[in-house]
Amino acid sequence: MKIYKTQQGFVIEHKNQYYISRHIDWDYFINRDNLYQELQKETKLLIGAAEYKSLIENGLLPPVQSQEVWASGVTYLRSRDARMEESKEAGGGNFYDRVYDAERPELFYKSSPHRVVGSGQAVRIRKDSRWNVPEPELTLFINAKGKIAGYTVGNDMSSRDIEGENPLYLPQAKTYDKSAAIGPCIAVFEKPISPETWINIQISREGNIVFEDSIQINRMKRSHQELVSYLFRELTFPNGCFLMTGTGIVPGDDFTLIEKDEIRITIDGIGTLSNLVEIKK
Ligand code: DO4
Ligand code: MG
Repeated sequence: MKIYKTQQGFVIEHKNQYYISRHIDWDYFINRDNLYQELQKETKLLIGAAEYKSLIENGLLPPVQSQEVWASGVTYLRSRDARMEESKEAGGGNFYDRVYDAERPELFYKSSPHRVVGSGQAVRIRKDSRWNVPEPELTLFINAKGKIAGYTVGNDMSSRDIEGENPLYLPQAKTYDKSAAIGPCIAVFEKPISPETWINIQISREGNIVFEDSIQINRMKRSHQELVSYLFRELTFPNGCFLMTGTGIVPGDDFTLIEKDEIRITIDGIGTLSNLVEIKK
């Protein structure tokens, strides 16, 4: 089951049928206990496929109201290796190696709700950075009670030159306006997401694919539950939060995003998060 936040209301997709919810408060709508069962009851306002398509194409919003976005780092080998390489001259190389093997995961604050963009909106690269990449990440929606209640697609936009210059610059490399993309929906499953699930990313420039890669989420070193339990140790989230689970895909060192690139990240069973790249005017 998938739920979309649109300008005209909340849309539920279930078994190729589409419904509009009677709810108007997203924080409440996504934080109900037994969300899957609650959503199944919302079958009064059936809409046709054409109306659904128009709502999604014309008024899609990020599936966020007051949720913070957090992120995990160095949860895949590829991320560890890429960061060790980029920061080796700055002497930061072995931090990443150590955190990959440590009991405590790397968790960082990625975005407040007003900085998040949804599918169809632009993500940003920093003007003061010359090396930027998207990070395609399975993203958990965790409700106020600390339960993983849904899944979405996330893009943890990152400035690799800033991060590589000094690990203490991580917040500037990771957190700025429009650096977090989430969407297109929250997928709510009866059971936890399958470990076989694939994440795919495609980056196009002037109509040509300039980078493409895929990874399965079972290549992740840590479990989702482990990340959530660390996040909730000393933090409360009255309306739940999102947690990006880290990237397993990093383009080669000769690749950087440029303005107008199109990033498409697809996760099986959830959908495609699509964003154009912009630079602040
Ligand atoms: O430690 C730096 C950030 C790591 C990250 O964002 C990732 O592995 O996805
Ligand atoms: Mg990341």
